[in-house]
Amino acid sequence: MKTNIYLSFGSALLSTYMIAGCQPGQKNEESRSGKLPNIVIIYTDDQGYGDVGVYGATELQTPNIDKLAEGGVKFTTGYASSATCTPSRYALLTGEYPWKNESARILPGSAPLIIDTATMTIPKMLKEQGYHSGIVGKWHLGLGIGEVDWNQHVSPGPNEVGFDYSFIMAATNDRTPTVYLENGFVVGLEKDDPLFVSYQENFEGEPTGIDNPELLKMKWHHGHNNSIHNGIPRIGFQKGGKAAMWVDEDMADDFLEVAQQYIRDQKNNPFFLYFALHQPHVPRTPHPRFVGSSGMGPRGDVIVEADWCVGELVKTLEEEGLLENTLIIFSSDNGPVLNDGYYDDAVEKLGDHKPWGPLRGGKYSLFEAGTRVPFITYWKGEIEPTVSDAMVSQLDLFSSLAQLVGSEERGPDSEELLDVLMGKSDQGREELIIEAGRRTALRKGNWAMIPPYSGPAVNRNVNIESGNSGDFLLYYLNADIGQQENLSQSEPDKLREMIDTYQRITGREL
Ligand code: NG6
Ligand code: CA
Repeated sequence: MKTNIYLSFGSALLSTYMIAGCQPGQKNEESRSGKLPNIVIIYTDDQGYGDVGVYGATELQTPNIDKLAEGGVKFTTGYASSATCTPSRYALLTGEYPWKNESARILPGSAPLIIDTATMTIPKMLKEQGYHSGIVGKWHLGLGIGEVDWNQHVSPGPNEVGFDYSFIMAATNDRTPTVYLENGFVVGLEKDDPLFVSYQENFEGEPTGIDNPELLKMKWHHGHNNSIHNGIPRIGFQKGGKAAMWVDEDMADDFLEVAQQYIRDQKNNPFFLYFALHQPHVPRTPHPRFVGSSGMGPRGDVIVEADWCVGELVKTLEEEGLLENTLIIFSSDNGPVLNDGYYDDAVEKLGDHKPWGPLRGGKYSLFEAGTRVPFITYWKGEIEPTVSDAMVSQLDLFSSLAQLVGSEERGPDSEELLDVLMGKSDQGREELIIEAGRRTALRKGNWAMIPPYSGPAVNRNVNIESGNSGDFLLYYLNADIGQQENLSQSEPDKLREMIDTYQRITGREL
């Protein structure tokens, strides 16, 4: 019942809607003409729990992200669905656990779309309520249905799963093709220089990171030794399309500009903007105006740059008079990593900064730092500043946003936590399965349980603890947020309960 949903939502908004003389979500001209709030999800890439000032960073300044948290809800216990990108993004848009979809793993730039075009997604759900949706930034959910011809309309992609507008990079900034696509077309492609992409073999005569170290301005550490563009060796091969290639150092400005234009274009109707920044994922290539800004080398500099982008985007909303009618959600797709494949001083210049904050692990890990990330909601005049310890997941955005706009759609694994996101309730999730590279673990109450997994305890390339162990790992996070004391032996009843819950949710026998 729409009315009930809104009654619990808070009197301020309710009265706004009553003045407008219509129910939110109602498909009439009045509700379309501005009373449904705009929704902006700002999503960074590999930014850790400790990579934000309000989450405890003292060596790195993020004043603009801090401002959102200080004026909104700062969640201390907010989760990405996975410790890597593709699965987290899949879960965010569909509200479905990523481990339920075999294909939801780190994708090459040539991978087909992994969201079925029949699947309900946040932008589709919002479209039913009269929203216009746009994605600007990193996609990494696959494109096309097999062999993509990059010189034609590339489809299906974001526009076929609900976005009315898309300006994306296909996969990651370290993967080919190093071009932007706008609504399925490679931007700036010239007819006489077609673009070819392969993840199998190089194109004859094309330089690579292995064969042509003299062409590199950034050296590869592991992986990342295929095609070279802009002096940076990538994962995957490509040929041609020269005029369309992005300039890494301009990427932040490029995405920001498109996102700002999107807001200006859509300001007269409810819109959903998914602003998926590329920072601080590798290769870390700050614009020259940010070089040296953090004193921490490129990784810190691109976080400062990303923070600036957040500030500029919010400024645009403000200038357009939209800030009081826009829910902003800020989060990151997975935890932090230092050396993720290039020599870029991330380790050497870290100093006292702790990207993982008080947590254990990082990107790729089943320990907390893999998935517990900065998570902030902000809505000027509607959300009271508060800090919330409620457990929330990016999975929950689907159903919670559906509540917000009066949609009856729900994501399969997505909980209705609108009141929590609005800072009006601290009754978050009771349990949550987290994922890292197809392995899963359980968060329940104040406990975390990682089942036994074979494989190295430390992911050597990136020097991050994986969460693999021959034993069950059980932690009481209230007393031990750093997951130092394994209680699986001393708390057998709790372990049993955790195993039962894990088995019930995942269907996996332990
Ligand atoms: C890994 C890459 C890493 C990064 C990651 C995806 C190697 C050795 N490592 O395979 O650099 O690109 O994939 O990151 O190639 S994510 O944030 O998009 O999940
Ligand atoms: Ca990521």
